This record gives sequence, C-alpha cells and structure tokens, in this order.
Amino acid sequence: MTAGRCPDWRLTGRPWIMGILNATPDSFSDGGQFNSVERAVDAAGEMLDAGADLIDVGGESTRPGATPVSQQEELDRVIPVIEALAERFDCPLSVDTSTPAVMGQAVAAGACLINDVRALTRPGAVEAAVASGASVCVMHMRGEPGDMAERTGYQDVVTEVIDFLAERLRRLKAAGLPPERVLVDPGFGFAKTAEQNFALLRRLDELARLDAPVLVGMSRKRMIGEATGQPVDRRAVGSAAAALLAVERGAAVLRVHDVEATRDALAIWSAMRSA
Ligand code: PT1
Repeated sequence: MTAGRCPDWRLTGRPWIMGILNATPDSFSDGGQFNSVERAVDAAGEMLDAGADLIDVGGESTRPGATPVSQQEELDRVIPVIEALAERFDCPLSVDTSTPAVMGQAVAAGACLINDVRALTRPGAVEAAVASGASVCVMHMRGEPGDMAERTGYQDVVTEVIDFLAERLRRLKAAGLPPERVLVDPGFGFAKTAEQNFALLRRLDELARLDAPVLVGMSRKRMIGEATGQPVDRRAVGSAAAALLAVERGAAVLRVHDVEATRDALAIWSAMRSA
C-alpha cells in the first residue's frame, strides 16, 4: 500500500499511460467532500478500464496563469482522493505536488510516485521525497505558473532543459535518491513557446540519453491547439499523435487525459515493433 508497490520504470517493455486526475474544485465539486471523492474514484476507474497504468492526482492547477493554493487546501483536496483510490484499486498512484507536507502524507496514503513540476526546489522537498521512499519525477520549468508565459528566452531550449535536468539528477543522487527512483520531464508548456515545445519533442531522444526514464505531458496543451487549430476539448487526436512521436523518441511515461486514444495509438506502435 505504500512506496513498496512502486514499479521499476525501467523494466517495462512498453511505455506507461499515466491518467490525469484533477482533484481541484472546478473538476469534481458540486456536492460535499464525499461526493467529490466518489466522483474522482469513478473517473479514475474509467481511466483504468480504458488502459491507464497509473493515476496522477493533483490538487493545484499549474497551467499558465494559474494561482497558487495553500498547503491545507492542497492536502484537503488530494489526500482523501489518494486514500480512496488506494483502497479501491491496486494500480500505482502518483501525486502531482511541489509541497513537502503533501508529498509525505500522499505517500503515507498510498502514492508511490511524487510528480513535482518544480523539480523538488521548494525548501524541504528533496528531504521529504527521499524520506518518503517513493519515486520522483522532476520537471523543467521557469518561474511560477503565474508568470512563466513571459519567460521563454533561451539560447537553445533543448540544451538548457537537458542541463537543468542533469543537474537535478546529480543533486538527487547526492541526496541519497537511487537512480531507479527518478524520472525526468522536459515540461511541455511550462515557460516555452509552441515552437520551443516542438523542438523539445523533435529532439526528445537527446533527453532520453540521460540516466532516467522520460515522462512527457503534452495532453490537450496549447502546443497541440496551435498545431491543429482545435479547441481544448477536441485535442485528443493531436495529443495521441504527439504522444506517439514522443514514444518513438524514447518516452517511457505518457501523462494524458484521453487514455483510450493513447492506448490505441500505443497499440499501433507495439504492433509495428513486434512485426
Ligand atoms: C507535465 C504536467 C504535469 N503538466 C508533469 N506534470 C501539467 N510531470 C501538470 C498549456 O500550454 O507536463 N508534466 N502536471 C499541466 N500544466 C499545463 C501546462 C497545462 C501548460 C496546460 C498547458 O496549455
């Protein structure tokens, strides 16, 4: 029920599908607490039925322009959902947080992966993650969701992202986190223009040469909208296509909303590979 059931991300022969579960008020609240937890459990069940390998639970929106939430609010949103999911399903669970106290409690409640868009840079985050025994995913971004949209000046976005993640890997290794417990993520849509996001996608194989599995999250993001001209609710096909291009370049985990579309795209990839 705890970090013990965390899978070894390297030993699976195929990419993993991580289903996104937003435990934010806009997603699941029009009744009381119990009602919103039940609806989150139902949504997770649907994603698992559709082929998700793990579920990522987040209580803080980190999309561009989002405002921060308090630690207590984050705990109130996320912990009851993780507890309910751990009781109900035996799939691995991930917690999307940058807050040390949330990391510790989420792992105690059943999460085996800490997914931190701030790459464990908050005070106490590295220590909390190491002590938890869980795996961690460290992601590249600049600034905060509220101001990151303006911070897109790079010499070479791909090199800078790789250098940043390599440095975080060294830091985590020094802090005592075994390499098999760390994943890296280029942070699509975090302080990057659409052009920069697609450069990162095209050159993802360079990132995949780091000593860690690569997680990617492009699902329904603005980069998909800019390329397809589609609104956010019609980006499943574009997102699945982007996920497949990432897999072809070495991505190990796909963080997605549209699990069925992603599963079918991966089935084509697997069929081709085994032919
Ligand atoms: C991500 C990610 C995440 N994305 C990881 N965790 C979000 N590891 C939340 C847009 O451009 O990529 N990797 N947790 C969601 N954040 C965004 C960012 C949502 C940009 C939308 C956009 O539309």
